[in-house]
Amino acid sequence: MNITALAEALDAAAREGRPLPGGGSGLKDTGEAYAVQDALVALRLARGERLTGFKLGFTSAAKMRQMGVSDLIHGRLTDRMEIPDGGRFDVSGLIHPRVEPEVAFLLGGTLRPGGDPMAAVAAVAPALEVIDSRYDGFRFSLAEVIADNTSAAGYAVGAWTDPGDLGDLGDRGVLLELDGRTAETGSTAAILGRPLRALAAAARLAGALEPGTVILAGAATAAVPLPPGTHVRATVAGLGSVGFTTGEGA
Ligand code: OOG
Ligand code: MG
Repeated sequence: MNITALAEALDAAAREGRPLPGGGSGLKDTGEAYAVQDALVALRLARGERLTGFKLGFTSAAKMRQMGVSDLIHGRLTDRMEIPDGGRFDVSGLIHPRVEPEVAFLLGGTLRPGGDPMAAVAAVAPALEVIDSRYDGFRFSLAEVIADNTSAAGYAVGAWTDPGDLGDLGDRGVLLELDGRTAETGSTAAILGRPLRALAAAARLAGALEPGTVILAGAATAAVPLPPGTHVRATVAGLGSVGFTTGEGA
């Protein structure tokens, strides 16, 4: 497997909005897949993008069922992927964007494996993630979606709340709306039982995460297609909501 060649092909697919065929990448295992992801993210950083966050994927049964995989994965977020709350997001260059409701954590201290995750958290917020697999039809093996930086394409974070009196966020209603219509409903309990567990998992997978890092805990529901000209909103009970409008072109 040529790690650089696959990273370059995935990067070109994202930049040109042209998907690769899934299922035939020849990736040996997830170790090789994360090496491709590293090379892919390095291409973005070489173009001047800055790392802003860490994301988990397939932390809920809803997502695992939708995508036909059953293992936790992780990817990286950059400043290019940030969508301002209440702002606009151009989807015209994307392949087949989908959106999903999430919970975001902001680190105030370093998050280390085995440490108390809550001690490192400065704030919590409702979030939306836009995913856009660089594989045809969103069909891929586990190694392939890891190599593709876990389909990451964009993310929006709502107002941050002090986690002090929020408890473990264990069973809060989650609502995803498109143009004011309910698209998906769920609960934060879908995220590994409670989203705090995602923090422990992130620490274990990343080694250590620095203060200022945003962590997306993984979608609480299945993802839904995100067409242009759509207002999308996610609400997490007790945390408020976050939204943006998709556009075509600038
Ligand atoms: C991979 C991304 C999974 C999540 O929140 O579970 C993910 C995909 O579904 O294409 O971001
Ligand atoms: Mg996600």
